[in-house]
Amino acid sequence: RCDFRAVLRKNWLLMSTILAVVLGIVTGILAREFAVLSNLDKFYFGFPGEILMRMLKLIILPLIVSSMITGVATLDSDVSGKVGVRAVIYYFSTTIIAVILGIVLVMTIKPGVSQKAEEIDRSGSTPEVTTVDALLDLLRNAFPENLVQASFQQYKSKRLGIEPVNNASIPTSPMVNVVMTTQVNETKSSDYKVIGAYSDGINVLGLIVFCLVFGIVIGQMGEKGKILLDFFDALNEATMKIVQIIMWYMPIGILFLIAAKVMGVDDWEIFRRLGLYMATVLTGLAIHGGIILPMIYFIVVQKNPFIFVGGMAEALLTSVMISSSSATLPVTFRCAEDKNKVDKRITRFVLPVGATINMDGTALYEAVAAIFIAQLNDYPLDAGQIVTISITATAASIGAAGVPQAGMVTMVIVLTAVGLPANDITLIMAVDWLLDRFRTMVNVLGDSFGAGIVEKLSSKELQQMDLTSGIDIVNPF
Ligand code: DAS
Repeated sequence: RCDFRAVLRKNWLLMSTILAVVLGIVTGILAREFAVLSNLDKFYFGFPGEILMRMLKLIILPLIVSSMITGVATLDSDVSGKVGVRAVIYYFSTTIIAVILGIVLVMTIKPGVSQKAEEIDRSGSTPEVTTVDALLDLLRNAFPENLVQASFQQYKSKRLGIEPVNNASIPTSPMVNVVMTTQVNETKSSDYKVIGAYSDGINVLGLIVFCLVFGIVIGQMGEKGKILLDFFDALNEATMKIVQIIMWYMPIGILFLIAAKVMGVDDWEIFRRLGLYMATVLTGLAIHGGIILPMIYFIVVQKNPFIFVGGMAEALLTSVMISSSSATLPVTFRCAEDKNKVDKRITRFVLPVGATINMDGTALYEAVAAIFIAQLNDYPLDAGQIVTISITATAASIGAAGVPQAGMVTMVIVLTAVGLPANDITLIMAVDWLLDRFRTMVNVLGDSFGAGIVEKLSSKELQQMDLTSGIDIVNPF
């Protein structure tokens, strides 16, 4: 007896830890049983998660309007220089390449498709839509009839040939994005019933097109447009502050969303798909950051890209640690200028603007995630929607700030654009903390290569300036 007490006294920390863990497990099991028994599971556990989803959806409208308009307008004032134009061409081309790579990978690996789906009899379940029809529908969506239609598009429609609910103000078409809830019937057979539901959301594409045009126009207005620019800049600032609040609440919401999801999940197969999804994103990031970007750098700059990457190592490591490309900027500057000797007159423009609007990693990730969710819901995407996803993923990556999990917030923009259930980002949120690090690293790598590439392309101007030195380097071009 006495030595038992001695043992206890000696290892009281270990014993109390073990006791706490055991108690925790027991409580967890009891809570789960209680929750499931008293049918608390989805509704109450899901409640804090649902709040998070509503906050994310709420912010879409101000986020798109302010970030797209200020993004384009700022670019426009800076783009007056040749360097600016080259940088913007580099940003868009590398981002589009990243999105296409992401789409090719996720359509090949098919991480979200469950084995069961293969047997599901899809005959006649969804009306076939021709590609032309889908692309026309995309164009129709891109040019809303009026701002109301673009901002608050509510339409209902059903698949299975049921007459679409024709909402007078908004022409519906077979391609109307339908939020489909797939319901496998009680017999758990592969019998598959599609209950077309409805999607209410924002006509994201229409809004983006409008904001791009509007941003360019006020960017060109010079002095007169300044008051508008300042207004949208302030709106962007305010929106970002709200996004910060949402991000502060996000871990809590995610915790409950996952709890509700795990409680409800009966086949753990979903986690296999989640693993495949992560592999798809990481593969895409590795290919884009490890092969495509270095290749572009090598072709343009004719130098060894991996030595350049070596010089950026500290910045890349920092971005993985803090998963924020804006916060990594000071390190990116130092690596690009001191280690890789990129001309300061180039880095001063390319790096800060790049950190805000050039996010190849985020764009690739959003395209993969959106299509993954479509696969999870066995929601057939056609050409029009794939194009919509690539456009909105690019726009969402431009709109995302260089802060942690910004890509998660703008993710809802892409899902809303194709009418996918945003609630399914629960799963994606659960692993976002990891993927965010790597996509941020690719974002920073893209900006860094951009500085080297734009410097090479601007070598003539830089030489002229060296000759007639003394020109102020604030706005050299
Ligand atoms: N973490 C963001 C960044 O800093 C990227 C993202 O969230 O997608 O670039």
